[in-house]
Amino acid sequence: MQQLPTKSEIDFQSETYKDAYSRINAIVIEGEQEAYENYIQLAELLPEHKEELIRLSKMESRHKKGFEACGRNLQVTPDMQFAKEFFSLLHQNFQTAWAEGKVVTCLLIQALIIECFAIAAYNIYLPVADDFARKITEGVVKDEYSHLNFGEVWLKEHFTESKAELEEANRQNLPIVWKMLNQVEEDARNLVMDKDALIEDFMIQYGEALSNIGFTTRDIMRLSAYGLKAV
Ligand code: PL3
Ligand code: FE2
Ligand code: FE2
Repeated sequence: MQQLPTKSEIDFQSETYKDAYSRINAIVIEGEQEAYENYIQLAELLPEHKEELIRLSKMESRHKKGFEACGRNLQVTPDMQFAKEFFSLLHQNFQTAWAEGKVVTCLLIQALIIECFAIAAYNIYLPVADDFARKITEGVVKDEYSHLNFGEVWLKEHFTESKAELEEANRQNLPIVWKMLNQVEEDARNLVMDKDALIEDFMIQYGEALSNIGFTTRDIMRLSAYGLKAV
């Protein structure tokens, strides 16, 4: 097994670390910004949950501010152009679904896929984060579980009529997550985050979410296999 440096050996000020951080930090800032916008847009599709969704969107904007502070603390300038491109496919799919009023697809993209991606990333980052970023990330990850829960509860209550759209949205969007993970692999490694651990944590969160919504183990295996297909 490959020996990863322990946290006390990580040089948070090395050029390699800071260069990788300029992209990963930007991805997280952009992800939080898009989540903020997505929950506001979701509130328009689900007026009966408007207050709750606006509350979630405000949490996302706090997360964004927290991660901006993490970058400043390491004297890193986030590469926001890179991050916008990183999210562009999921962004486009969310916007298209929203314009068509497809709330199930919007919830799958934001509340399941993006939140599971964030939870996996933050869980794997926590043990190797600098002390400042660790404190911020600990607070954030707790919130993300509550965002995932919102999606699970709504989709569980509407499972029968949502099932076909969920399958289609999963087939379209899960391969994109794989592409994103491959794009971030090298930078993540420079922050001492392991890609296999990211994939494992993501699949556990996502599989559990699908199970809570009402999918069978057999369904979950089939849905997960779409992740392995190329975009
Ligand atoms: C929704 O609340 C937040 C969306 C953020 C998505 C983040 C995805 C991060 C993938 C990059 C992996 C490295 C994470 C490092 C953590 C600072
Ligand atoms: Fe967030
Ligand atoms: Fe979130």
